[in-house]
Amino acid sequence: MAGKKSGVNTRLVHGAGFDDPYRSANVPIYQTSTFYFDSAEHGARCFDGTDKGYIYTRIGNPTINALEQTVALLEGGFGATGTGSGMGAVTTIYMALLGQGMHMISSDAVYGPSRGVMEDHFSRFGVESTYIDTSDTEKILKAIKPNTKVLYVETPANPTMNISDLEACSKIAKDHNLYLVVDNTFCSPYLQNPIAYGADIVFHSMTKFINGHADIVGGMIVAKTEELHKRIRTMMVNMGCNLDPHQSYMVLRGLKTLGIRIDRAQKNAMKVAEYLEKHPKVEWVKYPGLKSHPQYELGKKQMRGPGTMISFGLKGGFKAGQILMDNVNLALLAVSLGGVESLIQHPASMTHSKISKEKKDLAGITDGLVRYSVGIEDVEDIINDLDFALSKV
Ligand code: LCS
Repeated sequence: MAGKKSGVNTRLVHGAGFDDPYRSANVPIYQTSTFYFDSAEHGARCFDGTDKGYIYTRIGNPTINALEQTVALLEGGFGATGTGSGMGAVTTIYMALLGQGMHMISSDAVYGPSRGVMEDHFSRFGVESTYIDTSDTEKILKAIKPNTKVLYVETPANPTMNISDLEACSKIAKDHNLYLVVDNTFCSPYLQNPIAYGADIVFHSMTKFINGHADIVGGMIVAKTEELHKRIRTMMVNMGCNLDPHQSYMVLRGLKTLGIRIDRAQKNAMKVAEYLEKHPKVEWVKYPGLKSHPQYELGKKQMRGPGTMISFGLKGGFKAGQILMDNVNLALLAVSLGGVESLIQHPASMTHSKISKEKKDLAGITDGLVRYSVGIEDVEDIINDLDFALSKV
């Protein structure tokens, strides 16, 4: 069992500990929807919380809880709540913190549906939102209104790789009585711990780095305080967007190697970014490990490494992006990110092909932007694959 003082890799491998009656080395999958009570009186104690016994899997389950406690330990929060997907985490947080007449400030370059669900659906219930470049603290200050309750930051942002200053955001949030919510998906707890910088809530799409093997979807919300943790947990239970035991087992297994996966993919990413930066057909590269990244120093301060996500722009724009996509052989042409396999995506011709230019501009998506999630393959093969595809552009 690992504790708060254990190193990050020890916490990843041993987790928060699990008391198994058969001394199983791994957390078993409690594949059950419900748990029986010894007596009516025992049932009553489980419901009023005087007995810690499990009741029903949507409310809690030993396999899910083992994962929740491990991620809470990794992020340094009071507690964590698993959700069926990253979007389940986003909507649970919005539901728990916002209501009629309240206002949220968010990064303009966020994962599209995190903004879409707010603008298309929460607006119907009277929740307002403003989207700005949260890497510019002056813009945050200007966007604050008397009814602002939440400052929502994705850093680095998907897909622009803009970095927001967590310490500055936290100070603004404290001064103006806002909750600071951070989407930490692009870093995982291995590279960044926003609670240490003052965030109130941190969440992940575990579909990405935390699981790391492109075989489940899941989300996790970590709250700094007991009060916030209870609010989030109650909302998740009532909305019914829980993780399931099998999914949780898969993530617990993937999580053990998070450190070595990221260390290796990150080394590859640095070499790929340097290669791209020198390529004549590439206009720009945004990678937190390159000195050319506009927030290079900030990234070094708040992230333990530059990560494995690279965005770059092709001089040939839309057509060049399409040709590149049609000529890569090793990297999978796929959405998602953060797995052991390299994935490539050209938003303008793929995910955002039906989205208006105005909306693409707002999200920072240009015609030539390509997003690359660098995997753990041999870096020579990754670069050769890109080199061949770029030669066709
Ligand atoms: N937050 C970020 C930063 C994401 O990149 C995603 C998914 C989510 C939240 C939502 O998580 P999910 O519900 O999918 O588990 N990002 C995706 C992407 O870039 N391509 O496909 C999914």
